[in-house]
Amino acid sequence: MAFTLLPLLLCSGLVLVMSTCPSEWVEYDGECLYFSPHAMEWHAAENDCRNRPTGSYLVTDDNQEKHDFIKMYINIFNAWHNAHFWTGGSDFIIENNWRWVETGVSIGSTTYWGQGQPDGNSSANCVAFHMNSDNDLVWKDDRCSHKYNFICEQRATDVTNGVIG
Ligand SMILES: [Ca+2]
Repeated sequence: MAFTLLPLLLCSGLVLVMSTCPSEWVEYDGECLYFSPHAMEWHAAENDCRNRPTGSYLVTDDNQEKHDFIKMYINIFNAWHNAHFWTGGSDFIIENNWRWVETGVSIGSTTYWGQGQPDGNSSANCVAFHMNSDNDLVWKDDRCSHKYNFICEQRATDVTNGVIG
């Protein structure tokens, strides 16, 4: 479990707000991430995330620091030959209109497509992470029926931890 201590100065004293994640989740910048050791089809993975603590969904990968953080963990799994993880990206509603399941909005300008990706068509509608031969973490569009590991995401819980002063 990871903690961040965020001291907030309020009126008369110092309030410590601790963000926490459930056990087996890791914290990144106010979010909790769960790297599932189990492989499932994309829709089953999405359901698995939804059935976890409040607000969980398949991970959104939309900034470089978070991408690098995720890569650090996938590298560990990669050593055990679990090379693919589902993200929350898909285009199964409108072909080639990639959206995050978290918000339903388009993936936008920050993308990590691997070389030549996406190269599928209406049969490849889900975005998977994989490590390429240059050891970069990149996206590929893949059949949603493939069974891959996956990453769930939810917001960390803020716990107000007493008042000092
Ligand atoms: Ca597609």
